[in-house]
Amino acid sequence: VEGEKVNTHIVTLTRFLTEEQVKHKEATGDFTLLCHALQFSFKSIAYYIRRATLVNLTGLAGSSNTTGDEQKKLDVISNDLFIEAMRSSGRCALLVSEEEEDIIFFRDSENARYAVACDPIDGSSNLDAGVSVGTIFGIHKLAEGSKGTKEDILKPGSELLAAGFTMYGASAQLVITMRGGSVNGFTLDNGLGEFILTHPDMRLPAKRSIYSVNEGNSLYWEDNVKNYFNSLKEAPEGGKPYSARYIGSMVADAYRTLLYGGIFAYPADKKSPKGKLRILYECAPMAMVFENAGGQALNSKMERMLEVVPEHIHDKSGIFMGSYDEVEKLGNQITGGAGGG
Ligand code: P6P
Repeated sequence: VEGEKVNTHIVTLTRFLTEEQVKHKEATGDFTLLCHALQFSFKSIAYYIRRATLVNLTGLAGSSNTTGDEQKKLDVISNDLFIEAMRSSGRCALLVSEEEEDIIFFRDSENARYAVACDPIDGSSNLDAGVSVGTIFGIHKLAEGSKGTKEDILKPGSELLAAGFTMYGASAQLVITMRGGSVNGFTLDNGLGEFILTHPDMRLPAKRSIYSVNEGNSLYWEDNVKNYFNSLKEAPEGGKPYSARYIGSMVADAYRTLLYGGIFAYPADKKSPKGKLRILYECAPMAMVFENAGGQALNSKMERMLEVVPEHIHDKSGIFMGSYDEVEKLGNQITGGAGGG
C-alpha cells in the first residue's frame, strides 16, 4: 500500500529457536531439533483441521480414549502425527498424550534427553462447531543419566523446561515460553509455512473485569467458589459487574485471557472432586505460560499450580488462572488470605 512501511523485521520461529540456542554455549542443538519436530506437528495438525470439514474428517472415529472421551477422527490423526513427529526427531525419550493410556517410550532414541506431555487436540468436542481448538504441550528434561522413566515426567510444572500451546483459529497461533523466560506468540503464515513472531514478550494486563467459567457447574461448586463468582456479578458502588466469556475450549479461553486479562477457572467441585483438567498437559503448561506473562495460576486449594505434583500421568486438578490482581482478589476472597503467588 502506498506509504505503508513494510515490516522487514520478520522473525520466524526457526530463527527465534536458533538465536535462543546460540545464547547457550553448552547447547547441543537437541532442544532446537525437538522444537522443530513440535512446530512440524503443529503445521500438520493445522492443515488437517483447516480441511476437516471439506474432506469430512469431522465426526467420530468410533473409538474412545483413556478418559472415556469419544474420539473424533482429528483426535486420532493429530495424536498419530504428534507421536510420529516426536519419534522421528530422535530427541524425545518418552511421551505422555491425552489420547494414550500409558507413557510411550521411544527406546530407539537412546540419546534423547527430553520428556514431552501433550494434548494433541484440546477442546475437540467443539471441532464440528468450528470453535478454536488447540495443542497444549510441556517439555521436561530427563534427570542426569536417566534413560527415561515415568519419574522424569511426574514432576511439578516449576521444573518444566518449556511449555505452550498452539490454537487453531482463524490462523494458527503458537504461544511458547521457557523456564524463567518471556512468553512469545507466533502466527502461522500458511503461504510461507512459517510461524512468524507477532506477539513478542506477551504480558497479561494486571486486572480486567472478565471471568471465564462454566456456570452450568455452579450447582456443584463449593460455597466459597459460588460466593466469589456471585461477587463478580454485583456492581460495587459506582462499579460495573464483570463480563462473562466462556468458549469451552481451554486453549481459546486461555488465549483470550492472556491477551485481554481476566480470570479463567475450572474449579474442582462435588461432581469432579479432583477437577476436570489434567495437570501434565493442560494445567501445568498453561500455568507456566500465565506466570511467565505476569499472571498467576492456582489450584482449588489456592496453592501455586506449578508446585502441584501429579500422582499419575492423567491426574487432574482444579485451576484458576489469569491476571495477577484478579487471582490475588480470588485468593483473598476464597481463603480470606493472600493468593498463592
Ligand atoms: P466443560 C475440553 O473438553 C476441555 O478439556 C477444555 O478444553 C475446556 O476448558 C473444558 O474441557 C471444558 O469443559 O465441562 O465446560 O465443557
